[in-house]
Amino acid sequence: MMIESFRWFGPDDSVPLPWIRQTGAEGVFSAIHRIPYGELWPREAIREHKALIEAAGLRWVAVESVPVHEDIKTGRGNDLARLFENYRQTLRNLAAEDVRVVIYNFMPALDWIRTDMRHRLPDGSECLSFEPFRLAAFDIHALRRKGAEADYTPEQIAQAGEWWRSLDDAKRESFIKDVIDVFPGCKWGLSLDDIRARLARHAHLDAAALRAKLGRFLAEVVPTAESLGVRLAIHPDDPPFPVLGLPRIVSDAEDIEAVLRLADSPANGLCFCTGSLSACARNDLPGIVQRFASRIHAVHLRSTQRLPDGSFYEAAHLEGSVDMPAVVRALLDEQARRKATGERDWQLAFRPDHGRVMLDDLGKPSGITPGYSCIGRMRGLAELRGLMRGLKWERDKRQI
Ligand code: DNO
Repeated sequence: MMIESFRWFGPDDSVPLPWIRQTGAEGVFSAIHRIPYGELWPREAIREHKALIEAAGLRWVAVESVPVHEDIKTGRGNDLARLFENYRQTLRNLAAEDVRVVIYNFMPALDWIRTDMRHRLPDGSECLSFEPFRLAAFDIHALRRKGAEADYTPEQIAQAGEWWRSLDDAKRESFIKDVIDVFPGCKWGLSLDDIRARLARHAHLDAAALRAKLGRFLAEVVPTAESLGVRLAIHPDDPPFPVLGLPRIVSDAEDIEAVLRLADSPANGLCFCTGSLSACARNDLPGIVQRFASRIHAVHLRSTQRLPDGSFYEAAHLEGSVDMPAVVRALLDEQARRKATGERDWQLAFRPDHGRVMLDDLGKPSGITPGYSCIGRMRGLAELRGLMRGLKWERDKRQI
């Protein structure tokens, strides 16, 4: 079995550790969100965070995330040497506390993006969704990005205009907040001008240039990670296609191949996120597991339902566009290989990434980050657990 885990945003999370324990999870993916991006994580703070997790009978199985500062992504600023050293020292401090899987992403300017945080499904539950026409409305009418129209079809532009005009000021305001304020574990209260400034800082970068910045980052931190036995795991772009004119470099198998080649070390690995990768139709998820198996260091399991117009919504964990049994089987195969070759940390940790808002969670404030309702994620975990048990049972039987 893989290590069943849940995300925990820290002491302010509306889903406290004792509840996580009751879901049956053994581990948490967690970060110290109060430390600003780019600053050092002191060993004492790490020790305290870990102690809270362990006092609840859980294990800190992955750091999600040690964020990469924007200046590293743009390659600008006078402080790069300090930022790289802070990252290395944070890895040393984590390793000293025996926390050795570190997730990060290299999405420029923003983290993940959705255009509706309360997409209502026929059964009455709610999930997150992404619709290109809504992004067009944000891009063209709210952000008023120069040249934005070129990124959308005439139909999307027309639909965006019509929809935008139908919203009153309060609705526009809350839609804008939903799109831009998605940084996990913190509410930055960013304004449209902040986003414009962030985009401007990236204006000189295309995908090749961004990949070069990632190469520089990896060259700075991977040797340290490798010497500590720390495994870095890059999170794919979410969604896995360009948005707001920003380049994307971790969206499909070719991208992943290029990232892993930037530093040929086991420390340079992947957070395999089926939710992010599945929003791109050309991604063969079980194939990606097989191709990059030994470099997968952390796993997010969820599904999306892609629709013909380029939209997608977050489907239940075993439904939608992801062939979850095939994905899980491929991951279990990789675990079995690791175990057989005597690897110490052969077990992969996964978390049910996002969940629906359902039952008693409906109508509650969405907490720190939308997508992280308790009951919906617990449903996902339970379904995935059943799938894994079934596959394991079948596998054990075959070996008899
Ligand atoms: C969204 C999450 C992401 C992820 C970061 C990793 O729900 O999967 O915010 O944690 O991108 O750095």
